Amino acid sequence: MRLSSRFNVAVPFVDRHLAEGRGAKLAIRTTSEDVTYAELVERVNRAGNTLLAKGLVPGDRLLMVVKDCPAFFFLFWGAIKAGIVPIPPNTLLRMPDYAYMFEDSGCKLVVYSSEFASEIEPALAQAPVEALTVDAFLGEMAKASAALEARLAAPEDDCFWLYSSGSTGRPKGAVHRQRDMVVSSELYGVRVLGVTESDVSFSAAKLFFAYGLGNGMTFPLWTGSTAILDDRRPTPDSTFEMIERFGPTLYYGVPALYAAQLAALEKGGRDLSSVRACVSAGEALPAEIFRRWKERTGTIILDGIGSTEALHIFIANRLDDYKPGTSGRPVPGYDVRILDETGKAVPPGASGRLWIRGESAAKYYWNKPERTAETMVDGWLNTGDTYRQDDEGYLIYDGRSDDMLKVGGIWCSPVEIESCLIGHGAVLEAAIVGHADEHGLTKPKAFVVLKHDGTGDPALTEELMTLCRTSLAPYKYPRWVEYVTELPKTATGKIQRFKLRA
Ligand code: 3UK
Repeated sequence: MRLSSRFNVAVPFVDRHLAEGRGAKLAIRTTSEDVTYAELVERVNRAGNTLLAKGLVPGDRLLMVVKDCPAFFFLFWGAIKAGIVPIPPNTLLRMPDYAYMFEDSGCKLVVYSSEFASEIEPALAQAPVEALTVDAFLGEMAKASAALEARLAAPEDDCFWLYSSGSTGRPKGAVHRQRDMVVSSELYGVRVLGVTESDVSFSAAKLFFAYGLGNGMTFPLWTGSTAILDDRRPTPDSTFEMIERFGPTLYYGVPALYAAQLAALEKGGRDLSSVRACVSAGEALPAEIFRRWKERTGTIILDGIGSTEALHIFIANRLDDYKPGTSGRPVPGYDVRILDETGKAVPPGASGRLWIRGESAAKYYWNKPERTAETMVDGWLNTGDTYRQDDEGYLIYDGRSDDMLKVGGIWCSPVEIESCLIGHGAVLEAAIVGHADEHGLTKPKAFVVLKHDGTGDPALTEELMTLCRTSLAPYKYPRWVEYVTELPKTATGKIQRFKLRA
């Protein structure tokens, strides 16, 4: 992709639309306000100036724990235009994760939606850094200048980060370049999905998720089209309500939500006639969900695999070329290879580790040279996924190569849930594995060894679930608890979770 050697990516995504005559067009719609492109340009400038006025200088990091609302756009692009690096973490995390990120990122400022105050404020007490709520920031923005000169950068310069979790250790800040959003918007958004100026996009997956960031912000802005935002937790009702009210042409969900929406559709028809394509990512979409959705709604769901490190989808089904139960074919512009443990290509049809290469891939992990060296090798990205290719060339997901789980499309580390369970006075040891629910979707299941003989009763099971639900991000709690007398371990004492998955 050809980009000028001196540019700022906020210009083609935001400012360009004024020059191209889209000032009066709606960039963002929500149930409480609409924002035109002209208003977006102005507020992005005010946000950038407010950050500079607060003493941030180019290269400084801004941590923005912001719900899906127009201010997310103002902060993200205002920062980038001013040369400041925005970091939008998962908004469902808990206090210790945020305290870690404040320290790890060395951010100069935290801006947060007041809904998240109960986790952010104690984290600020533990890892002090200047902070203010989105409302307070919007108040300051009103006083700032509406003109801002874009700070010039090179396409390879650091632009924004996304935190990604691993099975052990802390979240890793994947550092993305100026060019990366251009590449993913063009390769997947425009060339695979065919997003154009006349589309209206609604992503149930939130903006903090690289998937949602592309769906709900970068693709609409790249094409000068309209994004619909909803700050509520997505449920079948809330998502159908948004679709009926705003008539999006593109709808983006995750498999667990499609399953819940299907259950809701059995109870009554909803009007999805505006939607020309549905997209799914985050975890594999079972073929059965694809089939039932098509039967009910007449639309197909395009499954595609992406990652935080790759920024967006790199293997995908498309409207004119899809196969249910597979992730589709490589998106043109990305190279894919499947390797065995020795690094050799597997024979046709065999399973192996999926590596990918493409120009939207993160440059490195912040402060984690060893993780960078393991994951990013000679321009290739180790996805940590096991894949095989069928004889028609479609790629089939065979699970993770590590113990990580995807629940509702979001990462869950078994170690984190296990540590929480061990915090309960009755628990000696615990192991978490993925277990399929009635829709074939993965949810955490706990194997628990108690300190005292005997097995746990339903009351204890309920207590353990509540403990996890209240101390971890709520989607991480174990949906099943099985009491066992011991856990399978290696000679060195490592839990063999794969034995429990069988
Ligand atoms: C898994 C899938 C099977 C897979 C993402 C679209 O999910 C995204 O990013 P994350 O960093 O997770 C990446 C990992 O999730 N996965 C994602 N999609 C699929 N597995 N089928 C799928 N369709 O383990 C992958 O390595 O949270 C998805 C766009 C941008 C993204 N960041």
